[in-house]
Amino acid sequence: VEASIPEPQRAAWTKHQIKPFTGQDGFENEVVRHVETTLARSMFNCDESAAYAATSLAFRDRLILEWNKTQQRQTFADSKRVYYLSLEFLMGRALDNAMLNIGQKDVAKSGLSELGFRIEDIIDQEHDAALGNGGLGRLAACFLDSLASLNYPAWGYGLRYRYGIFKQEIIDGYQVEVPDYWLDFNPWEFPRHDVTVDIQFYGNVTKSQDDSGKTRAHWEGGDHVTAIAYDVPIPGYDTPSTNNLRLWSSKAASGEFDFQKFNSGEYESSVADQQRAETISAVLYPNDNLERGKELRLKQQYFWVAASLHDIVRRFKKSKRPWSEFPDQVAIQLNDTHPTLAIVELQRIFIDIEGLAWDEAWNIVTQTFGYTNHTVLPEALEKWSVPLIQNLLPRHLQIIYDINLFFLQSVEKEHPGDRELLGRVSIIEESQPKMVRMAYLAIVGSHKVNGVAELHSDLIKTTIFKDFVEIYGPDKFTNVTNGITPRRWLHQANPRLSELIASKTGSYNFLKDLTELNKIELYVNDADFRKEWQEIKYANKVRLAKHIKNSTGVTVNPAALFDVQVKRIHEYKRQQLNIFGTIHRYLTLKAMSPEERKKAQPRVTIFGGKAAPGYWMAKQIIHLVNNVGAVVNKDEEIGDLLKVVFLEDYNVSKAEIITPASDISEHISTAGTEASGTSNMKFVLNGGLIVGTCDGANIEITREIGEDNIFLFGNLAEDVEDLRHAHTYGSHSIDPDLNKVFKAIEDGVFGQPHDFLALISAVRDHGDYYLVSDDFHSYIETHTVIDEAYKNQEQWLTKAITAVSRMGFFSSDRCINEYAEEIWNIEPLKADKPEGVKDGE
Ligand code: GP0
Repeated sequence: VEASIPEPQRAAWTKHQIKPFTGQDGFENEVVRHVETTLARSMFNCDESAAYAATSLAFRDRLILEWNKTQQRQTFADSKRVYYLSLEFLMGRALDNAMLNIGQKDVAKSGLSELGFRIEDIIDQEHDAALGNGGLGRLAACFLDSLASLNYPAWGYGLRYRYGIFKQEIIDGYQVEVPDYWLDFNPWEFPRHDVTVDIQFYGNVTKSQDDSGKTRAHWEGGDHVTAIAYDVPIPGYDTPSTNNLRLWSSKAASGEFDFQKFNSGEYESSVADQQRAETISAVLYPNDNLERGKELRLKQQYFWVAASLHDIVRRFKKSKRPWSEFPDQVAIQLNDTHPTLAIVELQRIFIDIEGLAWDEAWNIVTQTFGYTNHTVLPEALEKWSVPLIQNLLPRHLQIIYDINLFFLQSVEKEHPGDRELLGRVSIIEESQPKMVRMAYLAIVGSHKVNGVAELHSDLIKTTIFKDFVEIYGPDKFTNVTNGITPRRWLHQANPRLSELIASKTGSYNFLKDLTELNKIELYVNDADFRKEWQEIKYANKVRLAKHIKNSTGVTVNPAALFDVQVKRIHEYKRQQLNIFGTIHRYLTLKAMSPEERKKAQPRVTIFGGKAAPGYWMAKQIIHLVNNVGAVVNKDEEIGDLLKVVFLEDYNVSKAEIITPASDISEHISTAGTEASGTSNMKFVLNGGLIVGTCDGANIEITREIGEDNIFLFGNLAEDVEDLRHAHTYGSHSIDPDLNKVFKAIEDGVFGQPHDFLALISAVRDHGDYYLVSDDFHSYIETHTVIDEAYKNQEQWLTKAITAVSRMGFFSSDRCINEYAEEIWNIEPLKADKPEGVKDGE
């Protein structure tokens, strides 16, 4: 408030208000200005990277003007905001998205062309913002796009990692990890050196009596580091609303730079302190669906959560409202358990700093938070050791114990004498060492808990959180099926399909209300429409074929059936099932007579995805895929009938090339293990069909698009437990076709068998936890069905068009509206369109 300009001087400000550029001329002006001043270059020294930089800066300037207005509007309206806390935001590239959301891509295209550049090359200059591992981080990015597009007052809070997810190189068939240093030049962030928060670690707790005789805890001593805010503007589609993603970066606390040491010549060690502080936000942990209790990870979590909460509380305090109104102004969503310490930190702020009574504070806290669960896999459920928390966050451990005490007392009251129940639901696990169960803490501290697809939300209620349903009743638990943003995943990734759909639905309004896709079902028999559809798919496949050629050297035939599995490499996602099935296909083709081969359906099997650096089995899978490719791709007898490729460094911008080019994509997790999956939605939205198990959102996709338009196979979630039991205690016989595959591997057909024995024995000797053998027959049979179906191109096309027309439900807009209504209780705050912008532009 002190920094605002006094009333009499504001007229001057208004007079000089900056206006966003308009038209091609205005755009070119800005590009040249940025090249010549911001970048200090000229037309004699402007390569594509400089043109990218200047174009981005031109758009960034526009975004920040709207960002300012949006923030002022929200503050003025005093509306409730939602804060989405996520350790991962897998944003991908920003320029193309900004141009499309603002509706200025055509202007930029002709402008750049006049200045001597092709827009595609300029877009291609951008380094992905890869601050995430996979589905969870990309979901957060889709949510930000929907929140802005729907005009919700919303902020994302995350960490500004210096190194995002590693870059994957494939060398001799093996994954090699290379650091992803992405901040060299990042025009999309605004450092806010004035927005800082002091963050404390370690130290100890003392108690004192205040004037009214109440005991107050004081957390004293320890280390301090400073959190600095970096803001990333998030443009909405076809709306001026521009939200904020605030990412925190760590540096040594300013008082901490030890001048004592410095002056006494210990320059090096004082710089080392500086660097130690900076390591907190240095690197994204590259694990997906796996938690390993490393102290630095816990530091990251607290650093980020504490900075975000102090920011939120500071903003609330400006409103001068009573604390009881905090939940009317603030909703905080916890993306998985990673930010669960926020619950404890807010309670601490209320009772230790603001002086509220425990019950009053706790009541506010629990009304504020919602918790989203993303997995039932036991290895992914976070637990932190009590001694670790005790040392790093001594006051928080006390508060956790108090939360647990009051919780268990209330359980005891309702279920007297049930000691076993108390042990099962306790936030503290009585192990050696004791552990804090973060999911339980998140449930107890939130007013709603949601899963991310129907099956998954049912599973959490009947398995991992069963006791909590008993305690709180079923209403605390709900489902919000995941969604994807159609702006990036249709309009941006597949512009020609988007244009074709717009030509039939009458406008691009389907990008704002995806259920309008159902209008294209009317054209399913329209010959011109069908022809154009097919041409677009073919062109997308040609584009991917070029990418495959450039990155792997393998030539593939775009007329073959493209079968794609791209996602993190994980045993539960079962890339091993896919590669075993691919080997089976190869062996079958080899055994055929030339006559039979003529009738076979040509295929390209495409894999992509990163393995966590410490996940040895996942790395073996990558190696096997590459070795199979090396053998199959040079087999002249097989030729175009089968090609097998592994695309290195799968990321968001590559997904934008791969997704529109699939005929079939694979979503084949062991039933009950994949919480939702979101790439399944992306592939179908782009006119690819899917082969999948009855898992995650596959089930709801089937319900929406119809059973005839999807290829389902395999055992059901409800049978998994019995099958696993039978593997361990009954006789476990391996599918005979799978045994043939194993034999070929063991015979050395794909190189040294030694390397792959672990993949085989996981199935044959170690209980086949992921049911690869149980599902194998059904899997290869289904692929035979797929081959036959693909030969009938007309029928295939009908399936694809029908499926797309029924995908409206899977927009992240639908999903965000459900969160807003059922969990956050927030309303959109619409802005007037700027002058001269018509609806639908
Ligand atoms: C879930 F627990 N997911 C986790 C995790 O650590 N990382 C992660 O990406 C994913 C699920 O596996 C999912 O099924 C889901 O759709 C996604 O979270 C978003 O809810 C993968 O697509």
